[in-house]
Amino acid sequence: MTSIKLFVVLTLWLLSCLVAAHDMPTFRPESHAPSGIMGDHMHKKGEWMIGYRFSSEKYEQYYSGSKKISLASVVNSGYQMTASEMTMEMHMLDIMYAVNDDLTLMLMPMYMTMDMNMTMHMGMGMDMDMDMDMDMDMDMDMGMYHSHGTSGLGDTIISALYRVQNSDTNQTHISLGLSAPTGSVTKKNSRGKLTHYDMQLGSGTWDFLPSITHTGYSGRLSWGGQLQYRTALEGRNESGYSLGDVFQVSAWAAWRLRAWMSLSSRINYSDSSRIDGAYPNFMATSPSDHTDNYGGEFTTFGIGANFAVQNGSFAGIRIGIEWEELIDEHYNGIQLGRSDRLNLNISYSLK
Ligand SMILES: [Cu+2]
Repeated sequence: MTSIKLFVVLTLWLLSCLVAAHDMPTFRPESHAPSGIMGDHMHKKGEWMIGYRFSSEKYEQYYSGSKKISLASVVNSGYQMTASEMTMEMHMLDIMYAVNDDLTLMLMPMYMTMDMNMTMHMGMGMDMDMDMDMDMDMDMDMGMYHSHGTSGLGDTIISALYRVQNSDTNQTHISLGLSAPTGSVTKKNSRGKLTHYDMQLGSGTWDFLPSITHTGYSGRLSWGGQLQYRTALEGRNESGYSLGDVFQVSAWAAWRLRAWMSLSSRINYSDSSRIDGAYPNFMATSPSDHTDNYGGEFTTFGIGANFAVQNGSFAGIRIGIEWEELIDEHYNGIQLGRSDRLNLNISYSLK
């Protein structure tokens, strides 16, 4: 990833021109976690925060388990259609309000955009009925490529963050969240059939999202950890399935380089299950149409920077940016693997 290399070079350059230590700013950039972490901090009584989050993920290489596989071997496994690329973007509002110093409420509505480029493979292993069905309905000039996408409102997360431990330099809070199924799970493709599960905009079920977060700091160094779980509270959504449970753990460290800037690194491990159930009477033509081809175990490494504008007319604004790359992956079944992820956020707090 050239962007990662560029970032490392920039980081080293900034380190090399590091000047004498400043006094500790009261508005510390690293008092928020790296950009990809949500629900990491609390607010003081009566404080509001309004923020915007963006994340972008790209998927471009097929895997079977932990191994990269070619399109030909995906076709040989019985799929007539493969994806060459998928992008997924998420825009999220991040609204927080502190009822008191120990309880902060959070509301996060989101908007999703998913795009996929697909290739249809004619010839061997191709079912004749299928062939005719697709020829009729798809716009295939050379008979091969097409792209499709979905976009719209995603699910809405509401959570309560409750502080359970607090001292001068470290604190722990738990978060109990609910995800409301405001995102559609009935999106269809141009043939009028339900689109791939991963292109639906929401989970379709009420989900429970508990987490526990610990953060601490000493001088210019800060650190944190978060354990998170997501599980569906309903057996099936209106399209006949529910997403598998997700367990995630993140650990990070950040260094305050300047009063207004900190750099971070983070490691994240996640374990997610296959999809339960399936679309009724549905014929899978590509790997992402099969509920067994979802979930897995992944480890990512992220590098990021947080900015906290100290003075001027933008004082009080926080900006976070983070790149995440997979360093270890094990996919359930056959899946188009994720290559990287970009997290961005901007926020402002007011009393
Ligand atoms: Cu906040």
